[in-house]
Amino acid sequence: MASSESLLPVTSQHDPLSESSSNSIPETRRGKPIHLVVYSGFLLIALYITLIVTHTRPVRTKGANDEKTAASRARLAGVSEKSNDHIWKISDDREGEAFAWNNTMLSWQRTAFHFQPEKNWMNDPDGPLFYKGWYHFFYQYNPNAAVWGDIVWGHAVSKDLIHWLHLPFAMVPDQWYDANGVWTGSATFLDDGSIVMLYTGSTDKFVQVQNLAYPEDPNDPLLLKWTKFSGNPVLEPPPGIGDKDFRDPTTAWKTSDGKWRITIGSKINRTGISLVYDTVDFKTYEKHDILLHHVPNTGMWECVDFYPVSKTKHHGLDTSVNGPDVRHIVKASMDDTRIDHFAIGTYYDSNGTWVPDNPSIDVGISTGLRYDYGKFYASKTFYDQHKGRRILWGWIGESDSEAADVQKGWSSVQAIPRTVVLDKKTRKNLIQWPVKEIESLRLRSKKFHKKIGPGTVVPVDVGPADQIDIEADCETSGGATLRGALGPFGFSILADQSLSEQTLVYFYVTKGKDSKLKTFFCTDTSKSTMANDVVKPVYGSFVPVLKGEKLTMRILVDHSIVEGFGQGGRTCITSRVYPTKAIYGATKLFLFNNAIDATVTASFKVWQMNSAFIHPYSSVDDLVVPSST
Ligand code: DQQ
Repeated sequence: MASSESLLPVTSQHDPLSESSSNSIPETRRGKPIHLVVYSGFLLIALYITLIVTHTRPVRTKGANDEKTAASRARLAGVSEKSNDHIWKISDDREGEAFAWNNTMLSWQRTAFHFQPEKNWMNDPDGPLFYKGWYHFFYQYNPNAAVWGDIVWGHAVSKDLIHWLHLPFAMVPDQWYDANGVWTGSATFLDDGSIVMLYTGSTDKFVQVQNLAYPEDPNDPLLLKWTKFSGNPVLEPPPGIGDKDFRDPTTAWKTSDGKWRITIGSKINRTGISLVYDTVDFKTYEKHDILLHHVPNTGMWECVDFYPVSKTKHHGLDTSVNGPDVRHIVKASMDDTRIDHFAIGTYYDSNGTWVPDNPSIDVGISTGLRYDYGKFYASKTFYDQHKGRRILWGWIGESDSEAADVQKGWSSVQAIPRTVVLDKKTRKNLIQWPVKEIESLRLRSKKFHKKIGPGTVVPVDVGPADQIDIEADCETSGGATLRGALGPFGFSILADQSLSEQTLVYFYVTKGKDSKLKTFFCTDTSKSTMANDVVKPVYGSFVPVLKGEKLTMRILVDHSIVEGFGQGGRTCITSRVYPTKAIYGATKLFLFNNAIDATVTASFKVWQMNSAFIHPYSSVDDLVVPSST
């Protein structure tokens, strides 16, 4: 088992509840006073960051791709994409040579129930929507290679957000205003139920402009054909904004005077900004002099998202909903750090501005809130009017080398779509949870109730453990240890029998300078593979645990992706892992408790997961809409 020191989190966040009396571990679990100093945890976090940064050096790849290619290709176009090259963590002394992946290992990495195209590169989700009985998913796609470039809009449809049918590309670069890529965009439903799509085009001169498109045939539930507006582009970079700093229009929302409003990410020097435009017809626009929001020193804001969440109700809200019962979320994807940050605040319809509740955890601030403390970027929500919920899509890139992506022939998956609501208990964070439909893939299950003593690791007999869903709640006997007040304890997943490869998803409870206990939810990928050409971070963040709550976690394991949800989705961590031995029938599941003197009682259920049906349409018959819709 990994030493507890290696289980400390590297990513953390400000405790948004620190002023709250309901913060931290329930009284019942405080039990005996905790004597031992655990500030060392925070020191070790800093040390860990230092280690990861200092123990890095470039890998000499043997594959066809010069690793500098990706960065320069995207930089030329004015975006960045795969950002692993400068942060390789070399775990052995092979003089920086990339690991010799074979096809058996690489084939195993392909996921079974996450959305991915058949081959090649995918990035951002685009324009998700529900129309005439079908969920539509568009995405950034390179039809020619497993690396970013030549971007078109891939398109797939689903009845349930789980099983997908790949359709022909929705839009390709066939005009001067999108000759270098049909980039990210969003859908808006107009009052009559028709759809408009706004997207960024990278022009023949690499200028970022906004374009309008709409379905050619509104009666077609599959929305197979898209017409680009003859007057495109509808927006060009305004004075003061760089040609390559103007992208990713949001879904539009209604103003109180009946206009439509959108926001577009940009930057001025190092200040990340979100520009605001009003329109009535989506063809001509009026720019606001003031911004929706801006935060100094955060760099370019990509894929801004703006939406309301209810303070009291559990369902999602359409983007135009406003009022006293509503808080507004601003999310921006930080081009510099590849992190999706959001904040909760108040939107002012009169001038189109938004103000965060707590400026110290503003959008893009390193101590601020993230959708996910692992790998999760360029996300986008949409309002699912069919089921009255807001759903979040997020692009999960690879943590391996570009050479390995080229060898396996594909790169990136999408996270399982998540419902997103305001946490009604804290009102200071969001709750994300995999859509209910994913449970339709659950096959046979086993229930466990295990009491495990300190320093123990026990096998969990579920058979092959590379396609599973785990739901667990844990209690501990308490106790103070050098390694932390409670834990770390949790699951060792994608492990081989000897635990030479394992990924740890766990809770860790520490005592801060203020003597308050703080719970972290973490994923440690540092031992996830013997391969050296993989980024293997320890991810972790504070998770609010309120009085009377048990510690709970959910983990979706699907080959090379692991999605963890702490405390019902208050803190989420997605990671990509690439074992070399713990694959196919050799993948095992273990439960561990690495505390010195606390016993953990865990009740959990593990389901084997079926594969989703995700395949390309093969003939027009595949595209015939069932009569029930
Ligand atoms: N990806 C798109 C851009 C966006 C970036 C290009 C974010 O529109 O800013 O593929 O990943």
